[in-house]
Amino acid sequence: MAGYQNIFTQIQVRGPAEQGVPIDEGMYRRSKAGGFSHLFGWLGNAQIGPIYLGWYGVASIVCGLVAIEIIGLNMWASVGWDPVQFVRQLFWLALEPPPPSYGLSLPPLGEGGWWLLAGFFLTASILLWWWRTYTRAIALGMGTHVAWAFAAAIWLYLVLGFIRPILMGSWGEAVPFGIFPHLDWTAAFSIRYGNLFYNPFHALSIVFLYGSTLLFAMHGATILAVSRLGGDREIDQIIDRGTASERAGLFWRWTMGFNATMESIHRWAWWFAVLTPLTGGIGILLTGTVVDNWYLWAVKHSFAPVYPQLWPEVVDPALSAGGM
Ligand code: 07D
Ligand code: 07D
Repeated sequence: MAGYQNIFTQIQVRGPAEQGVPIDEGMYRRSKAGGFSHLFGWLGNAQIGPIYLGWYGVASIVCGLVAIEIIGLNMWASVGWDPVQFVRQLFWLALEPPPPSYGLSLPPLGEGGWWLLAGFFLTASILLWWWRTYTRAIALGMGTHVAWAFAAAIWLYLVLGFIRPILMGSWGEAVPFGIFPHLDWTAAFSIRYGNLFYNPFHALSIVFLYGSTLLFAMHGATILAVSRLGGDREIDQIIDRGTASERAGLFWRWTMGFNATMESIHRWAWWFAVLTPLTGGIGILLTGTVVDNWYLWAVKHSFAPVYPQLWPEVVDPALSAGGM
């Protein structure tokens, strides 16, 4: 049974290309299936296409390319258009938002204007892609669960780069574009607001993030463990009685006294994943708008202990001279 211990799909069933359910004739025509790939078959379904890009898909890709172009050219300009330095320093390069002195006004291109433009196109690209996930699901008579899960991620993204900066009255509050610069921003944000570990919504977000990995591992392992009995044929397992998912369920009742069902496991997975950025976005939205220092907030609400008075009392640095 060594074949069932592999990370790749071992048996590729290959029939005629599946064109999908019939769709409205009035709709944008979909492409023909583009054939099969053995490599893709190792990872998922071997069939390529039919792909449906539509006008929203094309517009999304165009906006995304414009955003990447603006970011990339600004980064390249920042190393004096030296191609070697651009590649060498790529992970450290940034396109920064405007300095706080501009507030929410339109800055010159070189002082954050390009950042605003890139943000506009990236956001347009993401929202247009979201619309695709919504309308394509409707067209297939599906639920819109994928679109709403994506919307949860977009919520955190918009809080970080749009909603919170507006509430704070400055684009300078937003995240820079760049691999390491966005990590520097994350670290600085935590320190500036008194350590994000004391933000209960950050804690909740971590619960759901870690919970998602645990659930994913449990679900993946359970189904792989009964795939030798056909447990991976999900629809059959829901409709027919057999030995695969019954055995998997019994395994969990033996070990935990309780088991998920073929349906409920996916509800758990969906909610854990969605609640990660949903709670996270609430935590970021409250930071600096409602709560200025999470450590002091936590002490006040008996969430964190008061440290022994070995040093002078902790005060919110924002309230000290020069803090703002
Ligand atoms: C595996 C699906 C594929 C997605 C990938 C990411 C880009 C960026 C860069 C144009 C799981 C594609 C990357 C399109 C291209 C430019 C300049 C998803 C998978 C492969 N982060 N973050 C990363 C983004 C924030 C944080 C990596 C995006 C917040 C930490 C990647 C956003 C904070 C760490 C990346 C965003 C934060 C990372 C890998 C948007 C708090 C890491 C991501 C739009 C949430 C890790 C060097 C990944 C790393 C990492 C992208 C926002 C914190 C570059 C697009 C501001 C602590 N982030 N991030 O695999 O290695 O996601 O960084 O909001 O340690 Mg980040
Ligand atoms: C970023 C949603 C937006 C993404 C979208 C995707 C593209 C790509 C690509 C075609 C991820 C758009 C996609 C453009 C197209 C291709 C290829 C989701 C995003 C729309 N933290 N922390 C979190 C932990 C600390 C800080 C969440 C752990 C420190 C800040 C998560 C630790 C400090 C923020 C989490 C830790 C700090 C967070 C993110 C441990 C730094 C946030 C959840 C063990 C010194 C964010 C409330 C997520 C948040 C966030 C985990 C530590 C700062 C649970 C495990 C104390 C500023 N942290 N963190 O899903 O929501 O992100 O906070 O130390 O903003 Mg944290």
